Amino acid sequence: MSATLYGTTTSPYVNKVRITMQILGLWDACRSIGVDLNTPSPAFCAATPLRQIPVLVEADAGAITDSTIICLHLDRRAGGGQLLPKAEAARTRRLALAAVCNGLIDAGAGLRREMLRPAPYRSATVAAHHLARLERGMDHLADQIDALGPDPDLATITLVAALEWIELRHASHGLTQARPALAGWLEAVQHSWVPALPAGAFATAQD
Ligand SMILES: N[C@@H](CCC(=O)N[C@@H](CS)C(=O)NCC(=O)O)C(=O)O
Repeated sequence: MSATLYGTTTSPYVNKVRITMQILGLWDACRSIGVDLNTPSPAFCAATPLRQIPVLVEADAGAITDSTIICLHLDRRAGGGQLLPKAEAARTRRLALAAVCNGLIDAGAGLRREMLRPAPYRSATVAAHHLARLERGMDHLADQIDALGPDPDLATITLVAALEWIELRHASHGLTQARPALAGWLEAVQHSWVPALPAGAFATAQD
């Protein structure tokens, strides 16, 4: 597979894809290019009209945006069946769980966007709305910890990317620590299968 992944080391959506590539054994065949979203390169802009990361560009498949779509494409590239069950009902159930995990990233991103606005424009109501969604989502997933299970797939990889980023950007809320089931699950999978960020990932400047 000859591919280019545009991203950064901190984006949770990019980390979801990067971890997936490492788990599927596809990372070494991929070139990673760092993106500065404030001054995006012509090559990155040409690849995506949305100007969001991640973007995966392959010679035959073209440019693919959206982390979930990219992960499911990579699973098929790797032979299929590693990120989602093949049976229809089980696949749909797992996709639904993965969507809740992804919703944590969306809610966390909404909270961060609000907090980055200049103080006079910041809305406590909007921030509280995002935080409440994060808390409800995390409560739900803590209750579902046995259903989530200990193995890497679309749902669990997304949850790792979400929780690690929530701890990076929203540490002051102590959201994971407040839910011992989630904290314990994260620690266990980090010791078991979560790969380290590869040296040099996204270090290449934009082309
Ligand atoms: N649904 C997209 C969301 C991607 C996304 O929002 N990425 C952020 C970085 S973490 C981004 O590019 N933000 C810049 C912007 O939206 O202008 C996905 O899953 O890939």
